[in-house]
Amino acid sequence: MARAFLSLGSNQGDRLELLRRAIELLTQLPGVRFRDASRLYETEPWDALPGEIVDRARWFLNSVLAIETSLSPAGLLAEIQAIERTLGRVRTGASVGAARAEPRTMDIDILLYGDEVISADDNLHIPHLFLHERGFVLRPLADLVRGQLQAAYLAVGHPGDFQDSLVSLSPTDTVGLVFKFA
Ligand code: PH2
Ligand code: MG
Ligand code: MG
Repeated sequence: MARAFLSLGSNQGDRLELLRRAIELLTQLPGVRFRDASRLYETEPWDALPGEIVDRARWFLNSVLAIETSLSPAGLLAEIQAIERTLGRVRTGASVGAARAEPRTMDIDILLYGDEVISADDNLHIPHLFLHERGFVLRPLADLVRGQLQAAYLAVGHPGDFQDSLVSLSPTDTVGLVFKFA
């Protein structure tokens, strides 16, 4: 069994109901066990300029799930793409870049799958290609590891509460590369 993290996003239709259904369908898959879910975030579309899209119905609801799975990464991808189709996802055949900005009833991405590093084709990159720069993914992912992070805070005698730091972060905050060792 591998531990995997999946991101879920919807910005079309009944977003909340779609997320509920996606979680239900994912956890019913043979070979998948639900472990944990982050809180739910309403996030500004990442491909638009900040403030450009004011209609909240076009913002995303995002969440991250932790699962255990006996499916292979490719097997898991096939199953999540089937769930996306069940939930009304229509792929228009636009280029990968353009498709990213299209509204979607449901987008499910594999963020991490154990320690695996895979770069197979346009659909299967693990870790997810943009994991490091998307606040709407990092923020809910941090919810799922906050127990570990809080323990690390305590271990170094940090006076703050990790939970407070999390709450003050905006979901659209991104992480940039400041410098690189060596
Ligand atoms: N997904 C995208 C592109 N932009 N923006 C937000 N806020 N949330 C998403 O899930 C999202 C996005 C492509 O998959
Ligand atoms: Mg995506
Ligand atoms: Mg996707």
